Amino acid sequence: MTVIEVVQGDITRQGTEAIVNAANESLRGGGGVDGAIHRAAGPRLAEAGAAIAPCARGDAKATPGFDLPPPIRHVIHTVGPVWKGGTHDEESVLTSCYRRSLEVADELGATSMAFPAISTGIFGFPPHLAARIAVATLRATPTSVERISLMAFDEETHRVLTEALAEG
Ligand code: AR6
Repeated sequence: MTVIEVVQGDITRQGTEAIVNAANESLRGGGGVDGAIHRAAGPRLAEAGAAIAPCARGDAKATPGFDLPPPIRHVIHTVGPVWKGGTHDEESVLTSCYRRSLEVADELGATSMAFPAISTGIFGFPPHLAARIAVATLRATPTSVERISLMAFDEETHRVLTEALAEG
């Protein structure tokens, strides 16, 4: 039985074993949540990312959490789609990000994990559509992860995630 919850706050301070990073293909860090995770994890994260890069859009790859506070032990880096009006497979790539991140968490044996709202910042994916894809994909993918936290860093993301969770 997997519990999916919406949590407001900073993903680098989550009480989960794994956190997902909305990364870019280089896995060396960037802005947004990627920057926050790299600052909190320290410089070894970029070294570990570079060693396993590139990560294709829709795929996910794991590194240790380095200096991130316990219980966080794993960072699962996934690369979301850049929104180009919805006609460039953006929805299926985002679906793949959630599915692959969950598969990697299972391979790591993580029982709890947290997701940021992948692609809805710098990459411009509409938040309400992204929230529905997140919830639908996580519900449809078999997993041993017991607790999944969907992180909302702002009010609108909190609202759309809460609505998507309440649907169906
Ligand atoms: N904790 C939780 N969520 C956060 C945090 C945080 N500390 N900081 C920001 N968010 P974005 P993307 C939210 O732009 O759209 C980077 O340069 C943010 O408010 O971080 O997938 C990468 O290297 C938004 O709701 O990711 C890529 O090049 C969500 O996280 C590119 O940006 C995602 O916003 C990825 O863009």
